[in-house]
Amino acid sequence: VEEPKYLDSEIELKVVESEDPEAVKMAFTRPIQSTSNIMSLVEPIIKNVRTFGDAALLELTAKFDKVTLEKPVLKAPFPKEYVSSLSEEMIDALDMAIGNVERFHQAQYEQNATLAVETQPGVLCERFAKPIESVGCYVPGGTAVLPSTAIMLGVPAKVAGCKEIVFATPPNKEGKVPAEVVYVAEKIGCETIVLAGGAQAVAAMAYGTQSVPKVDKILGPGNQFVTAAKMYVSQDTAALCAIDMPAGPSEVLVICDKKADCDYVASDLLSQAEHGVDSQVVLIGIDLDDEYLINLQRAIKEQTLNLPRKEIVKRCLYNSCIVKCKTVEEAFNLSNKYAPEHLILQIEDAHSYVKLVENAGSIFVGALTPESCGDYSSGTNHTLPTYGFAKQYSGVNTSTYQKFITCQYVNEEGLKKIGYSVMNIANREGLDAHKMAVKIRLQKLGVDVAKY
Ligand code: HSO
Ligand code: ZN
Repeated sequence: VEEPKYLDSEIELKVVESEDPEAVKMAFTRPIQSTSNIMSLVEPIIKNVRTFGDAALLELTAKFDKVTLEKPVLKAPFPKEYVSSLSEEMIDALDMAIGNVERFHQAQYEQNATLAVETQPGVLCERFAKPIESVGCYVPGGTAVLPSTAIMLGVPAKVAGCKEIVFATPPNKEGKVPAEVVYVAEKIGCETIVLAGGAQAVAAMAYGTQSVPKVDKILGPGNQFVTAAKMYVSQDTAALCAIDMPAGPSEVLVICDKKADCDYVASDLLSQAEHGVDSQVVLIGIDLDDEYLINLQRAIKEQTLNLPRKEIVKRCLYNSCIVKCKTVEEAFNLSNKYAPEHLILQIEDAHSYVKLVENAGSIFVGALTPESCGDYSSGTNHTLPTYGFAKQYSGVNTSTYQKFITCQYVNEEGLKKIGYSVMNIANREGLDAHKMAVKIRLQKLGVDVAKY
């Protein structure tokens, strides 16, 4: 198939009307993920790492990342050169982001604190959180290095109290990882950085190798190989390893009205489009006139032409759309159907409409809240459900690193109160031993239980 050409002169978003259901359906169709043969490519890689451990990891890193390493991991204390290469300005920037993410996730930690409810007199039910002991954070490499993902995955793990935090990220051709990732690792107490990417990194963390600790849960975004590998290990009882959520390409949906600044709207669309050629950007415009659309298209074009990643952006825009609609309510209905990973509201009085959102990973409210703030430094997490999974999944948060244990205490008063309910339901289920566990106790307490 010949690649369509993405000409600078033809940078323009397709415009469709909300009254045209077929066009809207097309606009909301995510780029197809070809998963069929991915599993067959990923399975042998996983089995190789599971069987041969470090040796397989080194071999696969040589093959895929084109670098021959001596060891497949960096262990703490990490070489000093990494952090000393960072400018003070960069350290300040990272500290601002880390501090804010920590504050927001610490507040979540406190909200997840122990619950205690007396459901009946003498029947006390409790729930408390415990950290998942060991977690693996996958920090993607690929066309961009993403140290911010190390923050978004690592900081909540530290806040939750995970004992072992492992990072994995593909090394460059010199066998190095970004200094910023090492800085974050040091800050949050991660002691192992796996120098590998793809399915091999996921397998190493899921099963463990001579130098990689086995983890209980793997988190983080990645390409189709990483996603397929996460799905594979999460279904293998031999790995006993959970994952955060299914992942797809990143996406944004912007809702704007004609008072929105075209430059802001364009910049929000483009900051998502530059992630990858399969990213998706959608604009829902409320009651926009032709003049607004002309100005907006011009802003999109001008800004795109100045971006270093314009080739990626152009290809992404080619698959993206503006949907015109009449009312705010209509815009939110459409957005809720699409269930975007990121939802940006550039409408008058934006905050008063937040309650209309049913499905979205994270919301960016008002003209001065670009997605970039949440991607890096505001404090919310940027690991969010994509591909419409915002309908049933939450983004990574503190509870992603916790499990909740329930607990109950029943005393004499309580057992007398609920015992008949237990015995009757047990009878209905034909589970006599269940019934007897209560009946024997009530008998010894002098209750007449002959009829059970
Ligand atoms: N928008 C991305 C996160 C990211 N942006 C990382 C920049 N770096 C997915 O939510
Ligand atoms: Zn981003």
